[in-house]
Amino acid sequence: MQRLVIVSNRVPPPSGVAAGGLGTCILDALQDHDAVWFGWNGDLVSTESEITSACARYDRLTQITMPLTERDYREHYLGFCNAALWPVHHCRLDLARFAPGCIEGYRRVNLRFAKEVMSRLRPDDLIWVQDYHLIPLGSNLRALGARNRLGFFLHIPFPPPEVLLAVPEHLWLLNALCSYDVVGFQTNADRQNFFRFACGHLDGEPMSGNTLRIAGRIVTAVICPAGIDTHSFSEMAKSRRAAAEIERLRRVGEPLINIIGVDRLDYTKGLPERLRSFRRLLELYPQNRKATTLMQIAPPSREDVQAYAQIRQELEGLCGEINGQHGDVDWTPVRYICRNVAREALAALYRGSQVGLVTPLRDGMNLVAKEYVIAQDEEDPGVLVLSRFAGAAEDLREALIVNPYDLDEVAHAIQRAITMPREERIERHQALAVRVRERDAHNWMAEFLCALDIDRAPALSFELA
Ligand code: ADQ
Repeated sequence: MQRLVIVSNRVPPPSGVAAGGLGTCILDALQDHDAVWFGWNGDLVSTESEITSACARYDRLTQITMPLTERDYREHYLGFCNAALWPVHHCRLDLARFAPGCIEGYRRVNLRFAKEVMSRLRPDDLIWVQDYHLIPLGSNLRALGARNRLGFFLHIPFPPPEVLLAVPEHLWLLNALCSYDVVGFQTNADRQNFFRFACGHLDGEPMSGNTLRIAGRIVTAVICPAGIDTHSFSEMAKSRRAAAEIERLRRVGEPLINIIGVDRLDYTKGLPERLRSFRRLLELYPQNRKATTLMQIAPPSREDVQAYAQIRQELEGLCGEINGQHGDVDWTPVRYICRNVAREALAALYRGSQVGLVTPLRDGMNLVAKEYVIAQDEEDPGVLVLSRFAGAAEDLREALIVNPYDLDEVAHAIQRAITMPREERIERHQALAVRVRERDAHNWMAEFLCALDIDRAPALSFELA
């Protein structure tokens, strides 16, 4: 039987809390699939000779994982992936660091992953590589002799070419991207940027529809917005446990209005701007004092990268400032929770909140926006306030769309959400829920695999839909 082989930098355990969109999205999509998933297990060893892969089976999923060396972690993961590619793709050239030697670490880890995949590959496996950590993996597999169909999905934005040119090895990197048969993007804007780069800097030639000819090869570029498993998430939000949790929160002094934000602690998520907008809300609409609370859940991530340690400090300083300036003995304006929360509890918190505040400065998609919509009570839904710079805004047009840099605009939008009549909330929520369900995790995978597995496209789409 044809297998689906997924390769990602990090492989999360199939149960437990994965505070990251890639893990959430793949685990949700894989629920009814036979698949093999390769990647890093999160452990570090001192030398390459200590690296051995391990295989674990969970029902229909097999995970093959291996550690990284401490040097790989420094050069590949922190150095090139998270201090260079991540900021560039999110248009933060001011934070990008191209430290010497890091790209070698990136090449080394990609080649090692490719050899591991190659050693276990079957001729008809479909290979689907995930995200910016592993762009050269496909060309490594080709060089090692793989003839399989090769797909790649970029979970983060594809920046305008003018920005990408700042990466010292951009031509090598983008040529490697074009060695996949199918490349998937979250939004139309991302695909357009890719086409602009490929045609402007790699001599790519647009063919019909989604395809390009580059260096004698054909690359198909598809748009497949990432999604969540809407059924299981809505069941969690509606469960008795969730209702009991919401009730418990109300008893321990929940204010009348709860605004919720849930994000990995990352400078792309616009957290300081969000807190400042909330402060503006309290200044512009003082009736919210003692009546409204912002609950911000932000588990730390990538703390070994300097910019992440700085953003945490800034955020914690702002929380203290706002609570000190506006809070009272019987009211804490900002509740800041800096750790992971179980998915069931998250679903309950979304449902118990009247406003979902999702205001990244730039984001590939943003699954929190989709989770918030699906967790709502259809008879009395909350309102989603969504940044125009989240990929999700391309589809979720019935949210209150805002510019996260404009603090007053966000404050007015929150006030509009708080005071929105119930009929309007229901109308907007119904339209949003339809879109989130249409673009769920299963469709994300089905659409990509249809494009990848050209020979079997109709059968596969039927089986996966
Ligand atoms: P992220 O930026 O990691 O991933 P995002 O879309 O924001 O992803 O999703 C985060 C996920 O982590 C959500 O499922 C959320 O519920 C969960 N999460 C966040 N904080 C949590 C906490 N404290 N406890 C438990 N869970 C928590 C990348 C891109 C995104 C893209 C995704 C998927 O940057 O733009 O949407 O991949 O493609």
